[in-house]
Amino acid sequence: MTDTSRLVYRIGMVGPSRVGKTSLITALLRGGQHLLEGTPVAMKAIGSSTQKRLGQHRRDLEGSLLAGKFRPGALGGTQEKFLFHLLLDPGVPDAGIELQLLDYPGGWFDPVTRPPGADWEECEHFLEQSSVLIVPIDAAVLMEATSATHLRVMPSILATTQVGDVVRSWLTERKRRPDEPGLLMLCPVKCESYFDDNGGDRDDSEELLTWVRRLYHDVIDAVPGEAPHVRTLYCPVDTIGCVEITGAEWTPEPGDPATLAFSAEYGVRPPGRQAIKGADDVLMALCRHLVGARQRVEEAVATEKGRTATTAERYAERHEGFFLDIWYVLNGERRYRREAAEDVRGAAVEADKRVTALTEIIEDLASRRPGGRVRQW
Ligand SMILES: Nc1nc2c(ncn2[C@@H]2O[C@H](COP(=O)(O)OP(=O)(O)OP(=O)(O)O)[C@@H](O)[C@H]2O)c(=O)[nH]1
Ligand SMILES: [Mg+2]
Repeated sequence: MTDTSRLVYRIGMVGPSRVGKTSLITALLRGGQHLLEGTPVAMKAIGSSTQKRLGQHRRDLEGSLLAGKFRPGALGGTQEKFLFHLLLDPGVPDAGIELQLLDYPGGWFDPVTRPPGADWEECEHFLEQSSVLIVPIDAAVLMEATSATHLRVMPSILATTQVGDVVRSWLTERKRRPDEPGLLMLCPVKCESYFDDNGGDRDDSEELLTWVRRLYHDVIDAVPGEAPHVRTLYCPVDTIGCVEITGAEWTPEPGDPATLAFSAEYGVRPPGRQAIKGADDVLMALCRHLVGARQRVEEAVATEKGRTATTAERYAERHEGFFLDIWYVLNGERRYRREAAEDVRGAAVEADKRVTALTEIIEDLASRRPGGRVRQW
């Protein structure tokens, strides 16, 4: 929790350099804004540094799209650890749900490329504490491999061993908290050319799914044994949408010819306007996770109440961490404190309505059918 009564929801991104972590975070904000259009709830970036970063990312992307040709390597990578703060905002001060997403330079992810002094331990701690992990996967690396040499280097380009290590530590932490729901999302990105539902004309989606299963089977299979209460979802996202892969290169790394670097080139599909696809599925899954968490806490509180009313009261008063806080927030326990204290009755009623609207919208998003790309494992 922050010093306000706002609920903080931590989401960890897991992936190596250039895989698409920052783009996915940006797409989640824009996708959220789109999803909430016409509702009393808004999705906002909180604080000037988050706003600046998102603005810069958007300008860089728009520049590339205007140029009509697009090389993912051309956009600058993340240089330092950064915590994005996004807010599901019902318009009431100190209310709402804050999504904190940790971004870091992908080079930190691999111990071999991690620079001295990188604050990786703190990133690891954040990842372990997150109740949701998102693993962006570069779909082009999986789908453009055409030779045995390409297949051989695929795991090292995607850092699947390190991804596995991080997910396993996270699962161990989830195992210690069997009452807290956990959500693991495998999100292929850069997949505009392999689906025919967003301007593309071929459907290679089954092949992409097969590749993801093949490369990440360790991670997928570890979940039921380690932490059966964790849900694993497959949610492909086009963070750009209006591009089409035109070429892929596998070039030997200068110091180590046995290692290949992958790069792809994309042409821009007219009219060259970003068309995010799949971010809504990620957000709906987050909402389902929140609602599921609330239901569990409500059940726990009800059981306690059944035993003894006094214990139940004590249980409800205690700060039990994130998931009990969800119960408070989504039941309106923390609402309009400020207004109530000031005894401004009209404002309090208005605030009450808005916070209720947030709960209703989260429930509505949670109940929507996932898009055709999504799979649950
Ligand atoms: N075609 C396409 N390109 C994408 C997509 N998502 C990301 N990219 C491009 O891939 C490149 C790398 O994306 P980033 O989001 O910067 O990757 P990152 O994981 O944050 O990289 P580091 O900050 O270096 O760790 C950028 O040029 C993005 O524009 C996508 O869905 N489609
Ligand atoms: Mg980045």
